[in-house]
Amino acid sequence: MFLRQLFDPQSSTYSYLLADEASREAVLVDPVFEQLRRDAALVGELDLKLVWILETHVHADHVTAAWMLRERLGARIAVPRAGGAEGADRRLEPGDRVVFGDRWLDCRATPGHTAGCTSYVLDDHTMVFTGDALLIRGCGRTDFQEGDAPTLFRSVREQLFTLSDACLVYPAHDYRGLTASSIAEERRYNPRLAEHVLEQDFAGYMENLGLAHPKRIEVAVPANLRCGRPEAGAGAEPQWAPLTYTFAGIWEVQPNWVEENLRSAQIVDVREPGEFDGPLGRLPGARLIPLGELEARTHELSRDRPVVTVCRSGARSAQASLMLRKAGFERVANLAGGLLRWRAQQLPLEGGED
Ligand SMILES: N[C@@H](CCC(=O)N[C@@H](CS)C(=O)NCC(=O)O)C(=O)O
Ligand SMILES: [Fe+2]
Repeated sequence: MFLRQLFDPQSSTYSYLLADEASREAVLVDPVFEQLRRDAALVGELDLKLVWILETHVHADHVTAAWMLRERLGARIAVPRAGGAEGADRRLEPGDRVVFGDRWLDCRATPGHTAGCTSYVLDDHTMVFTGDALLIRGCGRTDFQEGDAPTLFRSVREQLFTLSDACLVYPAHDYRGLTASSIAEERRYNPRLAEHVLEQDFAGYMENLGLAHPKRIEVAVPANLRCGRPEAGAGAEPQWAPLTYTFAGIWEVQPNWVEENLRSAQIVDVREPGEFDGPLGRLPGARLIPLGELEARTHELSRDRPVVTVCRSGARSAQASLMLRKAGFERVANLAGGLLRWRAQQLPLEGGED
């Protein structure tokens, strides 16, 4: 079983990519809008076929990437029916099964944080994705979105604590950087829900959390009720070149596009002077700005023309592209594979040796 835990630092949200290794079919649980390019890149780089995008509930603190990922990757969206979101391909009921390759997740209703909260249990019961019903040594709040403390108490006790001790708990959030727990640990040490805590103790605890409302709730809930479909025009991709976004967070452009646009783009070679004049040669019209000098010399570049960063293999120039984006350049991309790939494709060069 393949599992990756992915983190969105702004909302402290975990998304989970699970895959059946034999068929490469995959499921993504609770993707975050701001991370959609990252997640799509990972699915592509790992050669997975995303078949389902799942939501554990209608989130109040961030917008889901479900809609955009379906558009990009062709996967289908499944949401808990009780959450009331529109635009999904499937509305899940308790007991339903979401299949990917030879593996599956079973749906358990765990309402209380919201009315529609659902937990997903892996076929062999080695893991459960609890959304905000059960967090590590905590749980989701119960003060909005039809939240109800007694309901959450019963959900956790009856649907989650009945799983085996060793079953790993993967929550939708952690605000301290903890990553996973187990049913045994939570049954014993969860300060709100451990076995010795009574339902009325839990209700009292939840009434006194004193949390401020999530900052983005007014935007997030309506957007999530339409599965994250953006308003017209939002989330547009760069149009100036056919770019690829990598899991490492780099926008890349392919050598052929650069060859066809050598005049209109600014080619910034970030190697050292000895390399610029060395045997590998350089792209026609390239301007030399070594990586160590780039930050101080950005004023030499025009913001009206796209910038392509170049180095020997594409590693230093990836960093250069990030620096330029940070400095406010919007149309920047790294030459994929650097000069080595450029040469392998026998594209035109200045200087250098054959
Ligand atoms: N400060 C965060 C609050 C996030 C929040 O309230 N998260 C919900 C889950 S959607 C929760 O239950 N948090 C539990 C907690 O903070 O202990 C924000 O503004 O987004
Ligand atoms: Fe939540």
